Amino acid sequence: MSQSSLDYLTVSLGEKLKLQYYMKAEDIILGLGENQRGINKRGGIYESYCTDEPLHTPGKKALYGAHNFILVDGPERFGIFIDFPGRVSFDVGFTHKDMLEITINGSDADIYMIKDKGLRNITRHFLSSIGQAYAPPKWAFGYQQSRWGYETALDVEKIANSFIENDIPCDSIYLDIDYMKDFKDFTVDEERFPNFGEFVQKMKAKGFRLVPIIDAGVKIEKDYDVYEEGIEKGYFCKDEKGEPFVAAVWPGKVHFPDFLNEDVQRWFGLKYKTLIDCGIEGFWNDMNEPAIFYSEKRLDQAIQVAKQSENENLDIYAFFKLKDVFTNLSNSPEDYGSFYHNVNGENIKHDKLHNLYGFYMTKAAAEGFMEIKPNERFLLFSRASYIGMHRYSGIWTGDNNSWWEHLLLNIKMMPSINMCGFLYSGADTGGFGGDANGQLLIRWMQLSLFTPLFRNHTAIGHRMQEPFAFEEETTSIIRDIIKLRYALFPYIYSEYMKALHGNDVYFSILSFEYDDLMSRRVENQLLVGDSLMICPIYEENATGRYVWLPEDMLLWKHRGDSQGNYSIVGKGHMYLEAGLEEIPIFIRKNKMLILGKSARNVDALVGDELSVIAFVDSKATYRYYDDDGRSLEYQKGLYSEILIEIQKNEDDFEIAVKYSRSEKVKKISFEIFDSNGNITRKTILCK
Ligand code: MIG
Repeated sequence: MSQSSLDYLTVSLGEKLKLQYYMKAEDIILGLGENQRGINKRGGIYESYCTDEPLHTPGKKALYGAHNFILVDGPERFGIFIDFPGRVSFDVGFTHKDMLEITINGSDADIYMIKDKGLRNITRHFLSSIGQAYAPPKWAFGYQQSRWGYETALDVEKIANSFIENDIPCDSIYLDIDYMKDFKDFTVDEERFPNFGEFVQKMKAKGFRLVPIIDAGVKIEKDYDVYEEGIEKGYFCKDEKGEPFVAAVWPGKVHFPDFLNEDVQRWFGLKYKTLIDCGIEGFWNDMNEPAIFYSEKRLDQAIQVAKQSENENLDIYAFFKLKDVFTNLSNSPEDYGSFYHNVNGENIKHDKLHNLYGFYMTKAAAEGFMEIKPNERFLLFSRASYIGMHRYSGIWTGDNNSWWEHLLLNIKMMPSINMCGFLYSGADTGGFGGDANGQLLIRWMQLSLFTPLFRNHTAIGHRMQEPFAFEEETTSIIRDIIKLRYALFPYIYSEYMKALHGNDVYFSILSFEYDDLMSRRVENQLLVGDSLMICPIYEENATGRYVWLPEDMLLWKHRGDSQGNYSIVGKGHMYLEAGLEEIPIFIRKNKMLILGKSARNVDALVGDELSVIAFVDSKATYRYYDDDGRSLEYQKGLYSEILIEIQKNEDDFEIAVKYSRSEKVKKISFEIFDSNGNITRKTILCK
């Protein structure tokens, strides 16, 4: 093993690459995307190895994504990106409290070190090197309802009707594996979802788009076209003997398409056409780590162990051996080491590039859409991911639980995920596993209302979790939250698209903007875009929480019944009272929030009248962005902008509004607060 150094990093070369950095006491380690524990990763071990992890407890080292970007924030500030598709582990001061040790399970990694001034600049530098983020269609920024267990078209329609009856805005309803025929990709169960194309149109006419799931494994079944074609063309991953590798997931035995191969990518990508032809405009790609319930070979071995145990008096060792042999069947390293990809004619063992599997499945889908409907945006997000996949889709954070701890984890994950490029992201609001009570759902919604992907999803067998599944009072609070989301649409969409165009983040930690000591430590407050700070309540029965204000801010406590609850709150620590029905939103000093009028779904948003809530001490500027929300024309610079400037004079505010290509907005009304909390109202009519 030889050693060299990359600035202050020590690099050991050998069969495995090791990077070591001696952390200073005040160093904060950021990044690592979708992961457990804090925003400051210090104290834990993390592993980049895309894993179908059904229980996100704190000790788990790997979740679904492999996001090898970390940022050291201390006297030295720098980012490290490790481009390596196999296993990488990050020991961030776990084994030795001051040692950051990165172990790369191979020797052919590309390692980038990024230096720049400030955390945001380093991040932007990194983001500009990995490419522009994906833009979903506008409707994908609406509220979305999901549940594994909407088993029939009738179930789905009932849900849609309940949204309408309860006057709750919603843009889409998800189809989980229930819609498929025997869990076969690109099929629809004709009995449970008859005349699928007509049903899709009917639901669209009601105002709801349907979003079906696609799984990575292809069911082995004679006469199933995807299976037959895959076999004929040799498109599946191979085992040691060169036969298609057999694993089992939902449908029982499956083959895995060899997504690392370009021909396979194109073939699979075009398969989405069957559903697109029925009017589908969005998909979610699941189980693409790929998840393996069991492999044939290892199941046989386990059954042998079971047979040997028959009629035996099992002591503790024998009993656990028997039990473990079955529980360890899923997602086993042994299986990942026993199938192969064909990459440009070369046979490569899966575990060497495991982390790219979901990436290429998702790229395949995105490129398929481009070919099927060029210049149209699709909703797409994936469970497994690797850095760079953000160019094609978003991600969701997988199978969380209806636990308050996971609401907090969601807060902490968002800025880290954004730093790794994934702007379109969100968690299963309300929790996937377990049963949520109304209070948890309300508090979670109060966070998710700011996440670009705003989806309520839960698992079969658990309590219903739609906004109307609880008491009338809960429904009414949730209705207000969702309506607020649609009112905030102009701001959320603007900030998302500006982040995309500027290789920036949408969610960030306070220290991206403030350099005081407290702002570096706070992990439960987030900046949303350029103007807002949010402080979600994440503890059960809490009616408030402590908040750190790095500067004076305007606090808007939104409640459905009284919209105008504003106050200027001073820099420092504060206890923020926030009852269950109140959503605290902090508007930063010399910044403004842009709102529109709520509507039943994104298509129904008119967008001709904007209102601005501003806190101006000297001067505030805002760039309002808009585009058609459907096409890829924004990539050619076809979007509109309104530049709003508010200048404070002696005893008045001067407003300047400059347009570029904007015809939609006819009127902007302003509510401007000065540092004493005095309010000035003005309205500007636009020609
Ligand atoms: O093994 O399709 O994370 O969102 O509802 C579970 C059923 C498979 C896992 C996904 C979840 C989805 C579920 N899937």
